[in-house]
Amino acid sequence: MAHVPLLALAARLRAGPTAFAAWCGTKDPAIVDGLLREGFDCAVLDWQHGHLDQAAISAGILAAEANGKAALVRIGVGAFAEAARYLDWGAAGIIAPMVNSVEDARLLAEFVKYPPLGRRSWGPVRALPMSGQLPLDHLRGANAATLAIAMIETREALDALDAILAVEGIDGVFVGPSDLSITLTRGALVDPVHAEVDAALTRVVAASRAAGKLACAFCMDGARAAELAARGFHLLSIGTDQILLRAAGRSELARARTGLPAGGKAAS
Ligand code: 3PY
Ligand code: MG
Repeated sequence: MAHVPLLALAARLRAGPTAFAAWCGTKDPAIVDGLLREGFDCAVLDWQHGHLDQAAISAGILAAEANGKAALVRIGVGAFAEAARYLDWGAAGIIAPMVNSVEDARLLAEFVKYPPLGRRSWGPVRALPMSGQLPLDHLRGANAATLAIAMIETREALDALDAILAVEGIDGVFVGPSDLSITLTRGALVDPVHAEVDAALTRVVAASRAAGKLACAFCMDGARAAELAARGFHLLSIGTDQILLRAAGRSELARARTGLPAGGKAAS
């Protein structure tokens, strides 16, 4: 059967090796396209903190598909009812921020999964044609192929980790290390590589694997992603489009400026 990105991502993540995601919050789908062409395995379209509007999410999903890759969408806090809309447009899964309790996790699963697991409403306007399937085949495979991923980014979420992972229909968890550092230090720091965050990451990967679910995390850069890949995570994002752009700009500008004479003024 032909490669169908929308249907292939979940199995690819479960089978390994670690996949790396391009995290995109800029409105132009050319950013998704440009990053995926560099070899990222999938895209995350960030509604929560990005500049994306609905049209940009729709276009971003198409840009990923044009590269033979799938897109996941991070929804807003508590915006579970939005989730199925992005799945209908062809997203391969939903990342929900600030899932702090079993109740939150159940709501997420309910909106992402069709009955009997959940109560997603039928209307895969683009997902069905993208899948190339007949409606009944699509319905039968959708719950396994579309991912419900709960973000663990508070102390409460860590306390409820095992119970969240046990919720039927939750496919995995995704650590948000910045928010987690803020809550673990009671607002004193924002430090995504803080020792307590690191200890939490160790716990999350072990608990997820024990539950047979996906362990995922946000990384600020490639070096951190390499470290967490070696520790057994299934999916890691590397920076964001804006972080990558700024880092490249900063580094190239510094290289250019080191060619200037002392005082920073170019010779005329
Ligand atoms: C966090 O680190 O809190 C995130 O949500 C990553 O985007
Ligand atoms: Mg966060």
